[in-house]
Order: sequence, then structure tokens, then C-alpha cells
Amino acid sequence: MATQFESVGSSPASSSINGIAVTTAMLVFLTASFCAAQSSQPKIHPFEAPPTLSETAESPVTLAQLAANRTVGRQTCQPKGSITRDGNIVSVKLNLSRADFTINNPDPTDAYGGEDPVTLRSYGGCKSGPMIEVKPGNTLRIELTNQLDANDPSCTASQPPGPGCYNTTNLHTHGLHVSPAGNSDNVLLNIAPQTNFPYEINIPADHPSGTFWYHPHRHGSTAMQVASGAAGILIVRGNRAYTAPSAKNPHPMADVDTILHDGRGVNLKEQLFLFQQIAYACFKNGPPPATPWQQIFTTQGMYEVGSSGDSASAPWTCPKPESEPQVSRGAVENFDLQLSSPRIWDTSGRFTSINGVVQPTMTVAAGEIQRWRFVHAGIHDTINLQVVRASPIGSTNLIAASALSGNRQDQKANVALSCPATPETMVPQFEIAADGLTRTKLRTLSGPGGSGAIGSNYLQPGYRSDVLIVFPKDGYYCLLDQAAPLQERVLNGKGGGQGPSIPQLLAYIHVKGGHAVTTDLQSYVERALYDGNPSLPDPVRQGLLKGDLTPWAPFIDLPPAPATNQQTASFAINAQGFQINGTSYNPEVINVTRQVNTTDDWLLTSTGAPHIFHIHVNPFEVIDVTTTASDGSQVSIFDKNGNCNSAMQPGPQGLVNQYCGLYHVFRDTLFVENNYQVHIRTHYDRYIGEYVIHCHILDHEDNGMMMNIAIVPDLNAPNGGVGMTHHH
Ligand SMILES: [Cu+2]
Repeated sequence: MATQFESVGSSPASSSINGIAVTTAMLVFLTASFCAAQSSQPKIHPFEAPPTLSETAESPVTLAQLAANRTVGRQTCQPKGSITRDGNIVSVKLNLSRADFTINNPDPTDAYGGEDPVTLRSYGGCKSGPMIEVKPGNTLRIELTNQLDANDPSCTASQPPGPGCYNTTNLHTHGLHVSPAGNSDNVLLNIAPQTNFPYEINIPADHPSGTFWYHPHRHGSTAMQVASGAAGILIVRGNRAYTAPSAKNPHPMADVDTILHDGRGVNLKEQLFLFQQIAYACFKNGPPPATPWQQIFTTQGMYEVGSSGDSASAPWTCPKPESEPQVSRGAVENFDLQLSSPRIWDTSGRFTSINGVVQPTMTVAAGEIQRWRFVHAGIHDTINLQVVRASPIGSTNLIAASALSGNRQDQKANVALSCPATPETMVPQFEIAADGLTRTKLRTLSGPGGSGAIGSNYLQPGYRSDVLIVFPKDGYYCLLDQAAPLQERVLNGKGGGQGPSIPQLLAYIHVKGGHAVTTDLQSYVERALYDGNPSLPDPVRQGLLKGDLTPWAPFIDLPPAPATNQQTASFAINAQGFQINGTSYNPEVINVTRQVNTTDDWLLTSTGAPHIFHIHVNPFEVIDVTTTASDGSQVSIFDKNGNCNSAMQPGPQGLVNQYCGLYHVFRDTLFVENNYQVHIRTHYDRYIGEYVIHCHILDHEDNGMMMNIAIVPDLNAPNGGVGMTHHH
């Protein structure tokens, strides 16, 4: 398996992603495919907000406050379970179950007419888990009921430590600063099928507000369950207004939520985006336990890894049941075939969905500033998020008609032509928070960035990004997962991990109504924040005009760690397996023991291929990112102001280095590109207990790329100060 991972497959030719060379042949192709699309009546799929649990209102005022802040879109799935708010207690009933639903598929050759039947493990019986919203100081009680089948052939005596026990689960609140122990955010629990478990997560009153998420984290079944759709958005919404610093409290906690409104106090509209990459396939098999889920069944016959079928030209199109009565519904069941290959998502032909919908159409008014919360809930593929103005091609406008059709390969040429990413077409994203934590300064993601290069919002699995966005005028826009040039992708083994082989349309955006913005969009947004907050002290308001969010950032800078407090996490896949620091996960071993309320510097590296560092409970500060200079020394990619060195910028057609903009930013998940050294600093604040550090490429985690860390009261006391000393 390790060799399979490290092997470098031949990748499909990468298109010229930013060029707009329209050849005659392409136009003919476009016209033909558009006519085909018209005749097959492509269906428009409206953008849906994530599912929400039915509420039992014990505290209607709180509910009204929460509801006033968000846009509730149409959602076709009502999840099983409930949410009850009573004072500071938020009680959630959450079910993990295997459920039947459909995933829309824009391929007109789809046997099921564009709605693929699937049976997947997920929360509440919906493709996306219900959005859960809490406030700082809440106690979040989640009664998790595992309704999966107790008959689980994947659960053998040899599991753990490898993949398996796909029906056993637990719950992780990704990014929350809460206790990892007992029945809190404890990922070392096993919640067996047909049992339930009462989680109680005490969110401290000083917890930052922001965008977090939850997902199963039981070692061995994490990737399988998340790739099935078991993930949901967890919002911490705060109402702590700005207060002036004092000698006693030099940096009072304040929530960015309190400034995101217009001059009349009307909150900016929010849109939530849970990106999922559900790698479903059909199988030919009898019911378990009779050798289930052995072979992926496509219209081209059995799918075999390594054969010519393992290319993007042969996606996992399911055969019709009329022709193949034994074909199963779409499922995520076979770890090796569906999850554990770096190229599997790119070649499966499946589409990234947003809140359970593939290529939805959303409508936005021009000139309206919205807050978009992005959550990457896929398991191992980069999403290069860009928003670009669509170009009509000849007399056709596929984006206006929400009419792209075909599998991902079929759509390639149309996406490249309809959604050209250039400095002129790019709609900037103004990032206000990374991994849920408000930044000290608005970050502008747009073209031209640096030396004319294209800015992208790089989302790696586990990442969150909150952006403000405004569309300058009526028209049609594309939400794009931009392709990365071959040399920047994972597959060529030289680093990267920056995106798919071909650009993919994630959503159609129709902008109509409202008013055009003719001024610079960044000034427009900053001015709106200024105008919306007249009661702030003048210097603070003036700061907003320059994108200064420092008063609302929960963290500014960590004090340096003692020189002795140096830790490393070195990721590698080798003959011994999936390893951190030369060892694979052993649930019985504590790999790192540290003392609570101390600070460490960590050096993160990857050998051979990139990995994604994630640590539970405490965020970290990105201190520096270095790379090897021609003389062999390590040089920072940042200049003295924290901007990317111009030497680090690619040519005008390249993507900007994804570490640009992360200087001294706090986050909880970070890409570790091979050929780079990533320097971070973290403070083990407040909580003791055992938790984990792992690669957030979740199939890597299940394969052993994880370690246990124990935070103890006192390193010098017997047992670290945990438990009473016994005298005999
Ligand atoms: Cu990894």
C-alpha cells in the first residue's frame, strides 16, 4: 500500500487554466455540447443551506437572536434529531445512521437521470450533518446515537490500528478549545454500533466565536465515515462588543460578529458552504458478510486500480440496474479502492458538493456584502477556491443557464472557457477568519496578487475560511475549484497539493438586483465596516478603513517558547507505513507528554509528499515557513513585513504560494508541503488530558499517521501529577 501511495501516476494533461485561447475546434465543441445540454434539459439545483435540527424553543429570545444572523435557505432534508436551548444548555440529539438518498449528477449519460441513488453513513439521514450553533459559555450536550449495523465484517481482531470497524464511531469538535477528556471532545472513545453516548462539551465563556465543524474521529473509521458525508458545521456565535483595552486587560475579547452589519444594524447575510467529496461508487456484491464491497462496478465493467480504468476518462458511472441487476446503490465501503489513493478523487469523476448539492445555483444582489463561511469537509483533496466573472462564449452562456453538463472531463473545456480566471475576472475574497479565528487584518485574495499571480483561497481538508464578498455588478459568476499546474500538484511528487488536474465548477452564482459598485471593492468593504459602526472609538473605526481587525482577533502573538521546548512532527510514508517521527499510531502509546500552560515551538516537515498537520484542543501560530535556498540554507518565504518574498511568487500564470498570507496567523490545521519547513508555536492552554496530532488527509490518519499527546498538570511530579501517588 505504501508503494502505491508513493508511486507517481501519469496525470492527465493539464489545461491552460488561465489562458483564454478559444480555438475554432473548441467553439464547435461548445456549441455541440450546449445543444446537447439543452436537449437533455439540465436541471437547476438551487443552493441549499445546511440542514438544521428541529428546535424545541425553551428560550425564544436566544433563538431569535441566533436566527436573525443567518440566511436560512431552502433545505430539502430534515435531519432526524433535535436541538433544545435552555439558558446556557444546548441539547442536541444526533444520529449516525446508514440512510438512502440521492446525489445529483450533471452527467447526462447518468443511468439514473441525474439523481444517483446512494446509501451512506451520515448524520440525521442527510448528506450533510445538521448545522449546530452555540454561544461562548454554552454547555453543548450531544446525545450521539450510533444506529449503524452491529454486524460489521470490517471489525476484526486486528483492528485497531489500521482501517476497519467502519460502524464504530465517536465525535470530534474540530477547532474547539475545550476539554479532550472524559465525555468531552474525546476522540479516544469507541461508540459501538447500536449504542448511544452522552457528550457534554463545556465551551468556555472566553471561547472565540467562529466557524468550526464536527465529524467522527474513531481511528480506523474516520475516513470512511467522513467520506460518506458524516460532517457538519459548528458555529460559535458571539455578541461581545468592542471594549477599550486597559492595563488590567490589554486585549479584551470581542467578536467580529458584532461589527458585521450595516449602519442600521442589519446583519450581513451569511452563506454556509460545507464542501464534501463523497466518493460513492456502485458495487457488484451480495449482502454482507458474503465478500461485500469487493469490486467497483462501472458502465465500463469492473474498475481496477492501476488499469487503464484508473484515469479521469473512466469515471465511476454506475450501470443501469436493468442491465446489471446485481448492481448496488452508490456506497462508500471499500477503503483501498475508494479512499486510499492520492489520485482517487480526481479520477473517480465524482463532484464536490456544497451542503449536499452538486453545482448548485445561488442568487446574490450586486453591491451586497455577504459573509461566506467555507468548511472543507473532504478527506484528502485540495480545493482552490476562486470566484470569477463568467464569459459568454459566442451566443451561449452556460453559467447563466446553469447548464454545464457531462462528467468532470466533459465539463473541462466549458469550465475553462466560461470561467476564465484572470486578474480582471477575479472577484476578490476578503478573508476575515482562518480556521474560525478572526485575523488581525483583512486578507485580500484576488488577482493580481504579488507579481500578477492569481490569488486562490486554498482550502485543505479540515480548513475553514470566513470571507466577505461583494459582487460589483449584475451578471453570472463561477465558484471555482481552480486546477493547479502539473508541477504544483501532489501527483508529480515534487510538492504542491494545490488542486485538481482540471478546473471544476463548484457553484453557479447569478448576480441580479442591488446596485453596481464602481469603486475599488476593498475600499468599498472597508468603508462599509466603518460606516456600519459609528459608535466605535474613532481610532478603531479608522483602523477598519485599513482592514485592521486586531480588536476582534482572539490572538495576536504568542510569547516565545523557551529554547528547550522544541518539538517536531515529521510526516513520511515509507516501507514501515504511515508515520510521524518514524512511528505509526499505537493507541497504547503516549508519544508526547507536555505540561499544561506551557508553550512549544514545533517544526513540521513532510518527506516525499505533502501532509496536513492538525492538533486538537489548542490552535497554533504560524511563526515562519522556510525553504531550501540554492546554497542549501533555509530561507524564509516571508519578507520583514510578513508578505511573501517576491522571489517566492510564480510567474503571471501560476498560483500564488499557498503559505502567503499566513505569517503569524493562528489556525488549527496546516498544509505541510515537502520541500518546506513549517515553524509553528502553540500554547497548551488550560486543558489536561490525552488527545491527538495527526495528518488531516484522513485515510493517512486511519493508516497510522497520528500520535497521542498527553497534557499533564506537572511534568516533574510523579505521573505528571495525574492521579494520587500510592504508598505500599
Ligand atoms: Cu498525510
